[in-house]
Amino acid sequence: MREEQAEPSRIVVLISGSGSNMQAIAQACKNPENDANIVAVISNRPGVAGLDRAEEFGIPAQTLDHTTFATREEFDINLIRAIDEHSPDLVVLAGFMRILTPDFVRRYKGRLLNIHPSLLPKYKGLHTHKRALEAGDKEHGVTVHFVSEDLDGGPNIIQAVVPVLDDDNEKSLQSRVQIQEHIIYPIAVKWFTEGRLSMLKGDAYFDNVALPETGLQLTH
Ligand code: NHR
Ligand code: GAR
Repeated sequence: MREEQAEPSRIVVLISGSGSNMQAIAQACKNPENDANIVAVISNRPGVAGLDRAEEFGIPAQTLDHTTFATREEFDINLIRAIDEHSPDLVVLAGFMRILTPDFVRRYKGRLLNIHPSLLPKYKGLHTHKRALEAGDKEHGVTVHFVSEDLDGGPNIIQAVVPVLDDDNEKSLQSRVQIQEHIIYPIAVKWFTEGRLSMLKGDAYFDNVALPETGLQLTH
């Protein structure tokens, strides 16, 4: 049980860009009711804004540039090495844009989370807002899920539904979805660090009850 652990949970966050989700989680960790800390932020892209944001929070930030490695496998081996130096309880993908190898996913299985800007299982992969608009969807949203070896296919934890407005474009829709991202990701991280969330045989459990396919769904 988490309560018996003396030390706060250790979180490593992987980013590729602006790091606003990382910031939302870092902000939540400052709340005394959260017994967790982001102990490192790692970006696969040099010079991104998320690295500066991390430093503003006093969080050590480092870059592991994937373009300096010959293969995906080699990058992932070095990424594992960098992550494990921080002995994390939880690894969080927050706008991390590199597909991870099965070996990487297996290493952190059950303690690896991702946020994906769609109502998974709809729109796995990239350009989700554009695809939802082009399909004429009335609802779009965002999902926090456990990462499995199946890309964007691990079990859902929480999903927030966002209405698509008649005059929405990719940018306006994305910014309304992001507001929900910054709400649901800290919740999922808190559940995990409290020991209330687990993955078992491809299903997500909250307080030992299997979550529905959608995950816990927040609607507007
Ligand atoms: N890795 C595994 N194994 N499983 C998942 O579910 C993962 C993952 C790595 C990242 C995030 C995911 C998303 O939420 C994520 C989930 C990037 C791509 C992609 O195609 C796809 C899904 C996600 C992130 N990346 C290109 C690649 O070749 C590069 C694109 C770029 O650099 O802009 O890796 O959407
Ligand atoms: C977020 O909107 C997240 O949903 C999306 O990237 C953004 C990162 O923003 N993730 C993906 O598209 C994953 N393929 P952030 O760096 O400000 O957190």
